[in-house]
Amino acid sequence: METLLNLIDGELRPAVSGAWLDVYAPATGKAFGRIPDSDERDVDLAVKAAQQAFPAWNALGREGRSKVMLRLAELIEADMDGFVEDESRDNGKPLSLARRVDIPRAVANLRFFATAIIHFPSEAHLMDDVAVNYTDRQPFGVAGCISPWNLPLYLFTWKIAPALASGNCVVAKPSEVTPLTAYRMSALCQAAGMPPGVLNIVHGLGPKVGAAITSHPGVPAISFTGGTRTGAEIARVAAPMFKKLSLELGGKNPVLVFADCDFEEMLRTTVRSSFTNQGQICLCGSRILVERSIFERFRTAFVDRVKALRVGDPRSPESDLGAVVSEAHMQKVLEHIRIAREEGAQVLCGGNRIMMEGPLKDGWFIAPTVIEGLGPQCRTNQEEIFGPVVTIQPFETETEAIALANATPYGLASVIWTRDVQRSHRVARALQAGIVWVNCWMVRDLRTPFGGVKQSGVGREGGMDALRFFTEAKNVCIKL
Ligand code: TXE
Repeated sequence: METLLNLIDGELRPAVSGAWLDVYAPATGKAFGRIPDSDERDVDLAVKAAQQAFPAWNALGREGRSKVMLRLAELIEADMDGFVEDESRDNGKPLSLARRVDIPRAVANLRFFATAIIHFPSEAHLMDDVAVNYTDRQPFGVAGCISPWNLPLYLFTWKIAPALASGNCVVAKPSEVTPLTAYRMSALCQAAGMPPGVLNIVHGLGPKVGAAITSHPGVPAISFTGGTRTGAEIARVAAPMFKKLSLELGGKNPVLVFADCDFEEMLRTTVRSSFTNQGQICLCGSRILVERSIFERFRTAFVDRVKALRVGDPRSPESDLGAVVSEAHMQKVLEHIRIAREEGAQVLCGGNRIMMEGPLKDGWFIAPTVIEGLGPQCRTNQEEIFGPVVTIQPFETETEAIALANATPYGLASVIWTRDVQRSHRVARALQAGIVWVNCWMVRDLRTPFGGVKQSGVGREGGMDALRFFTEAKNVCIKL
């Protein structure tokens, strides 16, 4: 059993309670390590350490902080194999995906914000001969960052990097389901030259550690990614305390396929947008809406491709999909498939747990699942499943496609497939979503605003939006 520790005030230490929680490998279903079962006492120590470290970290200036963060990025990159192995083991995702996406992106997040802060401008507003205003953006002290299990280090660094670059110190909580790479990173902080207390990582359960960060009066801002229900709970606690909140929540993303699209390119990408990371990405398309005239052709071709996907050992380069993240999550996804059947769905492929052999016999694998025959209002097309499950629905007109796309409480991402440029603009404007991809998916420029509308969240991450979130704007008006 590996023992993971909290990082508080530059020291790796167990929880004050002395209690532990097991960490499981999804591919084997077996516990391989333990994390501190921390509580509000550990969070309080972390907040005090962060408050103490703040003046010096801020005084280091943009360039000084940038150097430390760039060194940390370099150290992660130098240990790429170790991070990739850990991410795959902890989350169940294919090793190849962690190597191609998760860890390189974590490194890119650190580099992006370490350099973005150097170019972060302040605005000035001149009032003819009367006065000049300038905007002074200062860090507020301690930022709380709470991240989920689907893209563990990728989303963890996406939050802590802009917080640190802006001059704040951080109290962060990785998901208790996937704590391994955040721990691996914490062991590199000292070598990167990160002063004690600047980055604190407290492991443990959401309702204990996450709730303690959310309600701590010394943490004036919370950046959270996770489920919509948890986001609502965080908002309930944080709003009356007037905390700044950035909430990146769930999705039920539509993929709109028009008959004039590049069919091959659409098909290839739609398989990816449906099942990458076992469908456990908030940006995955889970409702595929297809123009009636190509519906039959799409269904046959899509189901053929999905059947050919290989689900297996995350360590094998042959595997397209690995295991889903936890037993509880597997049960949740299987329950949704059961509900779909109850609602009258035809399951065109998948629909079941896959039992492996040998060391993986207790692993949490689900066959990629395609569902047809359900209307827009049923639970299957309304609730976030967050697994390898998609539905397909036909539409007749552009207007109907837009209405179907917008017919959920969510509004995170969406995809449009068409070769008609005017239609792509028209439909993109009409979609209730924070992110629209046209003829592509998951193409990410870290400068762009990232986030959702409706129940998909509040606020935008990415680029200057993130740096603005992690600072307070003060207008200074000087009479000329
Ligand atoms: O996420 P949680 P869960 C969706 C997906 C999934 C559902 C539930 O549909 O099935 O959410 O997943 C911490 N105060 N997404 O329950 O609980 C928790 O410890 C403060 C979408 O695993 O939201 C973890 O660190 N924090 C999604 C983080 O919140 C609390 C990614 C996220 O976990 C807390 C993941 C509390 N009271 C799930 N309770 C996306 N948008 O990408 C828990 N946490």
